[in-house]
Amino acid sequence: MEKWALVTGATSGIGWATCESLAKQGYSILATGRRPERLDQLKKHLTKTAPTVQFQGATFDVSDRFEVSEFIKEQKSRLEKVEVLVNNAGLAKGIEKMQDANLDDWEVMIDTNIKGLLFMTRALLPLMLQRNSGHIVNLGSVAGRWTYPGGGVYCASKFAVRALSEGLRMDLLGSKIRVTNIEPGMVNTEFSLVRLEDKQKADKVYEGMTPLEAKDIAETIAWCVSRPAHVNIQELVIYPTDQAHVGQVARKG
Ligand code: NDP
Ligand code: 8X3
Repeated sequence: MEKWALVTGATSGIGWATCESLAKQGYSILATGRRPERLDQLKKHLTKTAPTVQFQGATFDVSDRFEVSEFIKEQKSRLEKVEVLVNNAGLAKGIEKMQDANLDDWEVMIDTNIKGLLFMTRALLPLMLQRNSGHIVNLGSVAGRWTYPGGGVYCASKFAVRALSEGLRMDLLGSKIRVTNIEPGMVNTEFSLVRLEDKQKADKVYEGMTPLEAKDIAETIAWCVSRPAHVNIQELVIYPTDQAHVGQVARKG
């Protein structure tokens, strides 16, 4: 039977690279995001680099319950074959202290990072349970273990991802469904540009240090997924060598 992986937030960064890594392992790819032109580019790219696997893109907002349920209806037959769900779509907005922060930023982080992940997971679980197989990989963060100034709400959303991953493992105990929480430190993607909305400021985040690349995380996800069925990697914290802790980075110059 064909095996499919569903990767949310596949239009950029870790999601895009995860599609590449899982396609290399022979997974057909169901990739989602809000930018259709990027999904078209990903399709072209995978057609060249992994010609034997199938590709389907779907454009919707994971934080919109109704868009998620339309997607689930439209893709029902494919979703029945989804072995791996990578809940990757997510973002940070702003670095203001809580007393100065923008409520819209808070809503978008909570809606995407927590509710989006929940909507997708809830939709896929009955299908995985029916087959008694599947693997849910959540993108947490080191921000889901340690808090930093100006990051309170983003950190809270990733603390939630950690709690939800743990709770899900407990609720699924006795089934063959695995749940992994991947917790990266600094990864050079569009993340800082989305957060700071300024290219110069975003570039400065990684100045004088070597951050992780999306591929580093994607390969780790592919490794977790390829462990034997009786092995569940529950959590992994991955920092770049130049970062010891959330606020502690070695920079040259
Ligand atoms: P990118 O900004 O490069 O990618 C984020 C992806 O999420 C994009 O594909 C974007 O697609 C998608 N996305 C955002 N909001 C929505 C939404 N409402 N509906 C659907 N898709 C959405 O960042 P990363 O690759 O770095 O981030 C991926 C995940 O990794 C996130 O959950 C992030 O919190 C986490 N992470 C990132 C770290 C880093 O340092 N970069 C470190 C630790 C964790 P589109 O805009 O097309 O919708
Ligand atoms: C992204 C890592 O440290 O910028 O989740 O919050 S950090």
